[in-house]
Amino acid sequence: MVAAHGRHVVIETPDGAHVRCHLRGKKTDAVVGDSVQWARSGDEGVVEAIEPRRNLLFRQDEWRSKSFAANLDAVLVLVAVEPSFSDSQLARTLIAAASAGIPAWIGLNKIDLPGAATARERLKPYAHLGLEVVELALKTQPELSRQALQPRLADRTTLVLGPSGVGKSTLVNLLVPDAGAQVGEISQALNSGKHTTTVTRCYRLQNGSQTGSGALIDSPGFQAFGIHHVEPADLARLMPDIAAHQGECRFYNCTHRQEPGCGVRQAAERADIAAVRYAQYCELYDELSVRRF
Ligand SMILES: Nc1nc2c(ncn2[C@@H]2O[C@H](COP(=O)(O)OP(=O)(O)O)[C@@H](O)[C@H]2O)c(=O)[nH]1
Ligand SMILES: [Mg+2]
Ligand SMILES: [Zn+2]
Repeated sequence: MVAAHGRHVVIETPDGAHVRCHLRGKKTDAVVGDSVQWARSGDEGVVEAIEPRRNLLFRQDEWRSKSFAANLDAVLVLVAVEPSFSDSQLARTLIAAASAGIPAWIGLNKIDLPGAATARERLKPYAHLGLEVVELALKTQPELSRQALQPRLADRTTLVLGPSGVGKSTLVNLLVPDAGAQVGEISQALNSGKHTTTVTRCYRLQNGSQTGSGALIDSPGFQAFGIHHVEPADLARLMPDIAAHQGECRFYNCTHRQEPGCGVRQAAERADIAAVRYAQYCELYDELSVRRF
């Protein structure tokens, strides 16, 4: 499946043709990246079954869950010097990716702007997690940015996530020379040219670029990244810098907040864990511990 807009989706057949399909009944949870079985009905189709997924990235607030895409090889979290990024959103995105078992990396865009040094400094705790942080200036240094991105996007399916204004469209236009044509074709198939910003779309990278057979998935922006599907007790395991000190706690079921002999808290006091990351852990632990109905 290559595009989704509500219950209207577009599937790609093995020979590359695009067919508009409806989601019917219980098959409403098909997402971009899914392999589906479908049946033709006139010039359109109906999705009948979803093949088992390797993974699924989704967010979940208190009431509902919203899927981004399935069967991903990587998540590129794109942030920018401006608008300045939220540590909380970044942490949540990374935790959701870790929880889905999908490797993530970070792109820092607009390093041509004066706040670059500050942004770089703020990203240090994430680089310390072993995450790759790739610096970009998609608009002012497109050639260098392309060279930095291409090997990391080749031959895999990458979901690009980031708040609006960070440069997601600039990135797609840089790497997918025929993005406009792909958007046009999918909008025509969806018959919803006017809704373009709320469509999740998969772009093929192969057409004449050097990125092999990779794909980029661009998904609409969102307000808040809920991770209510994560159990509080699993949180530390999904934050590698916290997890690294879990073995040093006196109690095996330590929650790393008030317990005596907590190796995580001691590591935070020594600044082996960045203060901002320990604060995030505590904040998320409390949020996820609120009783759910
Ligand atoms: N200074 C600077 N501006 C950029 C860069 N990349 C993108 N922009 C600008 O940032 C704005 C938002 O970019 P856009 O791709 O629409 O972001 P999106 O909302 O994430 O899709 C546009 O005005 C771009 O021209 C960059 O490397 N440096
Ligand atoms: Mg955009
Ligand atoms: Zn502890």
